[in-house]
Amino acid sequence: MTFKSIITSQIASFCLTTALISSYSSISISQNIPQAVGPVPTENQLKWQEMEYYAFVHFSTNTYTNQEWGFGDDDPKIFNPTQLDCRQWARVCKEAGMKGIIITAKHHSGFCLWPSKYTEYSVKNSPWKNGKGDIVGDLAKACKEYGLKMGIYLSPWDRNFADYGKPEYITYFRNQLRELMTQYGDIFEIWFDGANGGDGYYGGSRGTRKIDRKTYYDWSNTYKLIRDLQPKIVIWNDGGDRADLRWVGTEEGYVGEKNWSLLNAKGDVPEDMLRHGVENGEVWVPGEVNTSTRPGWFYHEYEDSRVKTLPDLMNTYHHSIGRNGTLLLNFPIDKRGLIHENDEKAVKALAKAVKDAYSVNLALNKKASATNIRENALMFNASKALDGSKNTYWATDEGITNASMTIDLGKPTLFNRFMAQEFIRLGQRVKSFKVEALVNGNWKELAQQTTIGYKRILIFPTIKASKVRFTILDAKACPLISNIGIFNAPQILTAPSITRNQAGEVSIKADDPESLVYYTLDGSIPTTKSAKYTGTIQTNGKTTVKAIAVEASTKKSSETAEEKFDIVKKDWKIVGIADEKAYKVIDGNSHTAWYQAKTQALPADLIIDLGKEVTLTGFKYLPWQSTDGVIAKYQFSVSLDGNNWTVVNEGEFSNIKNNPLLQVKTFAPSNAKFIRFTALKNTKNDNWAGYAELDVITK
Ligand code: FUL
Repeated sequence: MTFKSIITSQIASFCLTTALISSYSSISISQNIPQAVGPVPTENQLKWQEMEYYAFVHFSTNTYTNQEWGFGDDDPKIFNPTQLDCRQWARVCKEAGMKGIIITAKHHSGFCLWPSKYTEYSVKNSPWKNGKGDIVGDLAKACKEYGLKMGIYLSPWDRNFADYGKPEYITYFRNQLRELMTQYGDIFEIWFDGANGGDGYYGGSRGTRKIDRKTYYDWSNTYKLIRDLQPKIVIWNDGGDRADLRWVGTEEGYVGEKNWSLLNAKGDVPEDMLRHGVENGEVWVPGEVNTSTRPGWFYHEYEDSRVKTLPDLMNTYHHSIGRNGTLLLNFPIDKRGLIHENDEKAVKALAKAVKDAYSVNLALNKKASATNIRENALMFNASKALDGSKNTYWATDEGITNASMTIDLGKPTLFNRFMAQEFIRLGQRVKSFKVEALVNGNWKELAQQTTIGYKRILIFPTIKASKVRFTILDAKACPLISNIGIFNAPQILTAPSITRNQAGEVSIKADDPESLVYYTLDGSIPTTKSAKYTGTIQTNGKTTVKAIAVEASTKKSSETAEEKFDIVKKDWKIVGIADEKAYKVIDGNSHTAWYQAKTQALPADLIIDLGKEVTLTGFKYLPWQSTDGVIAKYQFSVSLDGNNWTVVNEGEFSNIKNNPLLQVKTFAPSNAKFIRFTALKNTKNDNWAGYAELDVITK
């Protein structure tokens, strides 16, 4: 990287300071400070990495059109938040433990959240604050008030601008950059999305514009402009020249377990490299994990019930921050201009779970020994990894790339998480390592992994041990370990999920694999004295299952989960549809779905033979959790012979478009051996009918 020489000299002076600070006055200072190995982070990259967790906010005209990508032709007048409050965003982010907020100042539609001098397509032509508002400015103030940093997302692709694709757009793009980089104080990160070129409004011409992502934006000069105006910034770029940060190749919220903060200086970066970095890469380009609290980046009311659960968010945390990445978690700002209460609740639950898991480091200031200590100097001994300081580290002698340190916890101690951090100022070095615990006099392996980097968290079943051995198996050069953490994370006790398959077998699953599960089938509230779940439970008729998840050591229990099942579907047959996959509709698994063939125009029938005559009083329909094939108008009919049908219920699933939840409809008791569910119309007015589950209610 071009900054390398500057950085090497910074490191030299830094290391000397570190050596002085960490040495004991009576002990001589080691003369042999480790040299950097491979590329090293810039000061800006280091500061960014230490932020660990920060927010994205997606907000634009899309929020009002239910779109993910605006075409560039939506009227700015539709942008009219009624309660827009950037201080609420900042408060939620601060309370969630985040360190900054990156705002979509301009998304692909070209609509600007600040009153740019260079376009009319912005908040200045919206009714919000009578066109006198500036959301980027409001957020800058709110961030300052809450001690957060602010970042900018400026889409390189602009579907509104007439000259997109021509050199004129680059001038416009840079003018906008200049505004954003000079009017709002320090910007910690700028985000250049990789989606580039394609169809759009383009000032009314409504064509397709193709650009060469590598050359069109003249990134090197664009970067220069940014760095001149914002010397402390880091640049994220998924499309052009190597920037300071890289995408991890997915928006699902994880980076590879093996994660080098390095890339090749030139050439394409295929998915595998994005996910894992490049062990011998020539430039320091660490990974940032970007994902949303919901399926979409922008707000859609129908996703209010699809905010990620605590176990999902905790996984995301471990698969980003716990894997040498940072976590950029998106809030789709809602139509009011606020972070929705469901999202707020979710991130606060995550913050609490992270605090519960990681605030007590059982290894802090404990005794430690190592098989090798650089020059036997106190300043490099194993305790430097347990002193809670990011500036000191355990180091081995030059060329020693296989060494262990043993942490003495003092007494048999329960734990289930191990955290390690490398002193990355001098490069990322560790290629593989393992963790063992001393149990009854024998070393038991808990985990073996590859890279560490800035931070690595390992999760394993709770164990009781008095000593922990951390072994570097291989490294590029002598390892430098700045921090070790050992934690006993409490179980995440969310109510377990209860499902029943077509054969009537009930499965109960707790979110933490270590939780015990207790259940009842008689409607009573389960306690630790109820039946313990050990495997599927066969049921044969109407059943109410209630269950709790319990942490054995503390006896803490989750809330009670409850599922009411009607008659068993064992003998049900789908009539007249050859596709075996149609049975997904009655498999009891809401995570599987079946769609009528697209050639099957609506109205479309789904006929089921119930195997015997029953008295029905209603039915349930769960659509697949997407916007496709969601049935909005229906008819429900019954028959005793499969030929003569009586319509017993018909109508609409109100609000199913905005909230595609389980729909329950009841009707007067009607005898049936066959049922026919007819999709009359879907929410998109096209010819698709989809089903996650269909069930009946009997008398
Ligand atoms: C993607 C964009 O196309 C999405 O709309 C969103 O902004 C996401 C963060 O990046 O590539």
